[in-house]
Amino acid sequence: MSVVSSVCCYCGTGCGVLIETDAGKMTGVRGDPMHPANHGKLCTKGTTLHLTAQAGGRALVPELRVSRDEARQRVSWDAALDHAAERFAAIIREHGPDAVGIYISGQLLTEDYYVFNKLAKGLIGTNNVDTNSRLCMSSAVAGYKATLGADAPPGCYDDIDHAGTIFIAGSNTAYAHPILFRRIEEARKRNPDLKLIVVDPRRTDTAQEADLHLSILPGTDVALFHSMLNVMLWEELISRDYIFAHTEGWEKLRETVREYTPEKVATICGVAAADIVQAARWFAQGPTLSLYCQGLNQSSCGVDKNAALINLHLATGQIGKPGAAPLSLTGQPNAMGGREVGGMANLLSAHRDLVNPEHRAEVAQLWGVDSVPEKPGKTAVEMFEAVRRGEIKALWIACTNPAQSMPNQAMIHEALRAAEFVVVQEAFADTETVQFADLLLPASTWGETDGTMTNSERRISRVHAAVPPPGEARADWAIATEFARRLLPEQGVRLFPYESAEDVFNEHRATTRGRDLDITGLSYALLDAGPQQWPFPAGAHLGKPRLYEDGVFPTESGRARFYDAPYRPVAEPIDARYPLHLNTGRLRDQWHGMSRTGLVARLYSHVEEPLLSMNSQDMERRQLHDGDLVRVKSRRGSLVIKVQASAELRGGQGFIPMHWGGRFMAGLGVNALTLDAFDPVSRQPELKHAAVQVEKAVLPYRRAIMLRGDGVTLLRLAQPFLGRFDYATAGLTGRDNTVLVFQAASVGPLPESLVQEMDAAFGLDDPLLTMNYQDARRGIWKKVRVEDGVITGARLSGETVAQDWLKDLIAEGASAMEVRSWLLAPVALPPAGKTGRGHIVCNCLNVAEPDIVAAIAAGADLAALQSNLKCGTECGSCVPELKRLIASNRVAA
Ligand SMILES: Nc1nc2c(c(=O)[nH]1)N[C@H]1C(S)=C(S)[C@@H](COP(=O)(O)OP(=O)(O)OC[C@H]3O[C@@H](n4cnc5c(=O)[nH]c(N)nc54)[C@H](O)[C@@H]3O)O[C@H]1N2
Ligand SMILES: Nc1nc2c(c(=O)[nH]1)N[C@H]1C(S)=C(S)[C@@H](COP(=O)(O)OP(=O)(O)OC[C@H]3O[C@@H](n4cnc5c(=O)[nH]c(N)nc54)[C@H](O)[C@@H]3O)O[C@H]1N2
Ligand code: SF4
Ligand SMILES: [Mo]
Repeated sequence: MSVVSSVCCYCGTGCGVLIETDAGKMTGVRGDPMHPANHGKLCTKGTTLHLTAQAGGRALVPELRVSRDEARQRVSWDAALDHAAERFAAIIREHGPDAVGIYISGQLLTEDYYVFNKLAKGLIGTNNVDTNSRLCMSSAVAGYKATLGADAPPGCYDDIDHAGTIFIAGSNTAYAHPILFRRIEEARKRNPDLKLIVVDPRRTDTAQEADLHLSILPGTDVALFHSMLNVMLWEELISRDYIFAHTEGWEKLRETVREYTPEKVATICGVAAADIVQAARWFAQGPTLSLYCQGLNQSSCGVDKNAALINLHLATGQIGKPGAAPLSLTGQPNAMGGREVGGMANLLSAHRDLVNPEHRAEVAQLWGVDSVPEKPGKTAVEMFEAVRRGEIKALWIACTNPAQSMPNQAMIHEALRAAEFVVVQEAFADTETVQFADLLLPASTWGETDGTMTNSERRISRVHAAVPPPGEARADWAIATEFARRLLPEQGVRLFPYESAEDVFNEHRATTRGRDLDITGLSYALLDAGPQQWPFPAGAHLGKPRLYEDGVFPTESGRARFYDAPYRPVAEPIDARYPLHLNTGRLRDQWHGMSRTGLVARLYSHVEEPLLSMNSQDMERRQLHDGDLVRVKSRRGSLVIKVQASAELRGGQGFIPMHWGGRFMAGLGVNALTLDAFDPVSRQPELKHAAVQVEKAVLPYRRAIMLRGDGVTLLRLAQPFLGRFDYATAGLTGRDNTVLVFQAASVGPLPESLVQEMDAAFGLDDPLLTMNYQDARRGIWKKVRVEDGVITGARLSGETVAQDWLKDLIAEGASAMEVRSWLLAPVALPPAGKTGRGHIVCNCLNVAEPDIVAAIAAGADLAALQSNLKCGTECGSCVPELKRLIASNRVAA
């Protein structure tokens, strides 16, 4: 057995992990007690990393199809890369370098990112290289540059312990950065005076913890921030000394914010004027640490939102000192690394700008090329639009799943179909985007790769391989390097001489010399001893926890700039036809398109299936009940989904998680609905706001299939059937055993041929293994599969209410005797008193909500829940939810 240190591959918190291996297999994952981001803790996703690594489902060999009507066939790496090089070379020869595009990811390691960026800008001669960070952090980047002069988050996680006020805006930290949220909870325990303000339209678990929750109307942040500044002015809470000594542009902004009185803004934002005043006072009192994420970034005025929040820090001098900073939380584990190497259509290495001719010349010289192209490249949405129009003919996609995660999926799917040649470099074989691949290149992934990543607080950590990659999978940087050498052999070999990730790192390091993120003092050897924050120039012994302590900023004048922008409403306001405001975002235990988390049954137990959450009054008005199927429509597409009442939402709003795409449900997932309007500066799309209508979907013919087996195999069985129903979802459940849950509904009865096809596919057609009860007149059909006396599968048609109870029995490996009398009775409902276990709140210790609620009803508080049921005692991710359950059930009592 051995232990290898690395970093979690999920969120930007960047927790250190210790990977335990035995005979070349991962057997366990623990938090690294020495890592300063998490001090040994991990959240539910981190603690189950080894389970996702064991789940399978990987892309193992290169696969190529020569024509679109064929299936891909296995090819050798040589043949795959030669083919790719030939196709790219031919297209570039005929149509120029801008006829190709590269779309990469904030989940690549810094070294991978560096090579791809150089491949596009240094070798091919196009700036058409953009990344999913465009959907994620580009408003934050632009916000920092517009105000502070550089893309550098000025604070650090330790600021949580020094803050007097923590201001969280547009971040559901409890779900999306759980270990940081644990630190906030601890800081509040130590310092009861610490104020927590949360700005979010939804009453999330993060918001529930707040002293003040500003449940603003969607997209109105700029008005709120301006109004807080208005209050600060009026009450003389600003820091004139700081403004005078270290900033510029104040007069203009002051004029603008005069208009934003709390009374007026209270109406715009839908919150009480007194709450705006309170927020302004606590903010000004400080020291104030702001934490913010997609509620600000994913907006058609995302840069304005970021900059308007930074205005508040500058106006009160809440920056550059312990506990005071605007700290934008990065979503992906290496969103920061991508920015460092300039891996976007408008950036260049080491925080250089493409529009700056000197920067272009510097980079050309560093790379040893004549020039770097001047014409800005296409950003994510624009890149896919160009593919659809036929302007970009070949697309290389690595480590991202745009056929699920981009807005306006109809357009994205059209583009992928229109492209002449699509290369997908992926670790997992079944993603929505892989289905469009002409060439699939299997990539190694977390636990198998070597390199570095940078977290939200500018801390660079080493990523180490613990096990060899499966099949023929290769490291991302190595694939890009091999391709470069074949595309233009002479130059390719000269410009891409790398033999290891370390070679790439060392070249990247050299490009940072003299830049704000100078890391010339770092090496792999040094990082192996422990992660370090940048800047870390040659000769340094420690990185810098905080920037701008001296009030000098990397702008021409050395002063930070106030940013003056009026409030603008969302791009697609609601109206009579589309009267509901659709918000989208994350769940605690799923990661994006579920290529990894969706393979582990345990990670569905917190939320089992895709749901539209709505306020109960909005549901009543539409005569909807929990579990009803609804059709959600926007101007771009529609989706059939179950609806559920949620106290988190105000009237007029709905929320659908971003995770389920066309591979896990019928349709194209939530992004069938979202719009691709984007911020004019950052070009980040407005994924958080779309106008939709919701109506009951009349699909009376329901069915549910449950089957025990291997998760990946089961999901592959279900996938081809999803699209044959108006409504369908596929998911997993169970702990020791994995059970597929396939649910579907349609307008009319299923054709007999489809019934038979599905029964055959799911192994429910063997008369020796199945027990049946059919009542044709009432349209009820129950079928149970039994092996060695144990129920291993079931199908319900007509009435499916028994599915929750049955799936738990199958997962437990219950005996067929338990269902015998139910099966043979003419009722479809489960036996009296038999229900499913319900939603699992504590995933680590497998504690279900009904048990927790019962304990609360018997008088338990948090401590009692923790000592009796043990929930919330392992990773702590469910503690906010436990608190919420206690609060709501006390109120109910
Ligand atoms: N469990 C889990 N964690 C993750 C991820 C994951 O997939 N799963 N992904 C990672 C990534 S890449 C990212 S980018 C981060 C995202 O992390 P977050 O941004 O924290 O997560 P989201 O759920 O996308 O959105 C945050 C909140 O913004 C709110 N919001 C919507 N509109 C507005 C608005 O107009 N104003 C304000 N103030 N708030 C608004 C939403 O209601 C939501 O609660 O999470 C990272 N962590
Ligand atoms: N509606 C809505 N849509 C959203 C958002 C939202 O809030 N709402 N959020 C947006 C945001 S912030 C983000 S960051 C994006 C995320 O969107 P995506 O980038 O599409 O998300 P993932 O599913 O994480 O895609 C990463 C892919 O890389 C693969 N992979 C994993 N490891 C490796 C590796 O080492 N190498 C390679 N080559 N592949 C690997 C995974 O299997 C997975 O398919 O979604 C965006 N889309
Ligand atoms: S908070 Fe959870 S998902 Fe994020 S890095 Fe830490 S363990 Fe991974
Ligand atoms: Mo993200």
